[in-house]
Amino acid sequence: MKIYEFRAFPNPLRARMAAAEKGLTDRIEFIQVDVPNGEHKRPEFLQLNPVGKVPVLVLDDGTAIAECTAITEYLDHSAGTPVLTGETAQQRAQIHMLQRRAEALVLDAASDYFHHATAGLGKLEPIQIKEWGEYQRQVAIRGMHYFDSVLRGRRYVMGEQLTMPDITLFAGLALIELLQIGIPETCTNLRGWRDRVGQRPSASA
Ligand SMILES: N[C@@H](CCC(=O)N[C@@H](CS)C(=O)NCC(=O)O)C(=O)O
Repeated sequence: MKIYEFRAFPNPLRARMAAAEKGLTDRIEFIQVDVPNGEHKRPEFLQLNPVGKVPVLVLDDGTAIAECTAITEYLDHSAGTPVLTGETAQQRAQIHMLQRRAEALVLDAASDYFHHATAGLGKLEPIQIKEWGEYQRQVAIRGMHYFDSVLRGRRYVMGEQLTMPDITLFAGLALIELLQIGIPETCTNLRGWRDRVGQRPSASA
């Protein structure tokens, strides 16, 4: 298997963490795509992912799988019992609900702030609406407060075990710190959780 990525960015971190949590890192060749210089918008890459985003998982038969949730599902079912995406119908539903909230309320919101209210990817940005970016920064701050309440009395988002929403949220906080938005001081559950997840080997895979 191969994963096309740009190591410094948060969505590739999600795929790498999922691979590491499943013990699959050694079975994957990681190929760097020069996103700041627009390599992800060139025809060769668009054949793998017409949306022009990283990461993309490419299987040995050439099948290309984009979108971190899909990549995580594949990896989770490729080795041992699924642990990241749940086993029962109820677990799976809750995991997908919380992962989507982590995406929409934290990671994607911070990403919109980056693309719209900062220099973002510079010349590669098709349009920038500063007001939208600033609004999304507020969404990210509210999102952090929401997850702080989810994490009250819990080790991980779903309870005792790390699952897909933890990975999405961790990548979101990594971007939030990179952009110097900051994790609110009052979000003590979230801060403790961030340190806990950060100590797992997968966080630095
Ligand atoms: N929903 C996608 C998001 C992928 C994404 O936004 N990737 C960023 C890197 S963190 C990217 O490729 N950005 C390039 C661009 O926006 O031009 C996923 O889950 O993989």
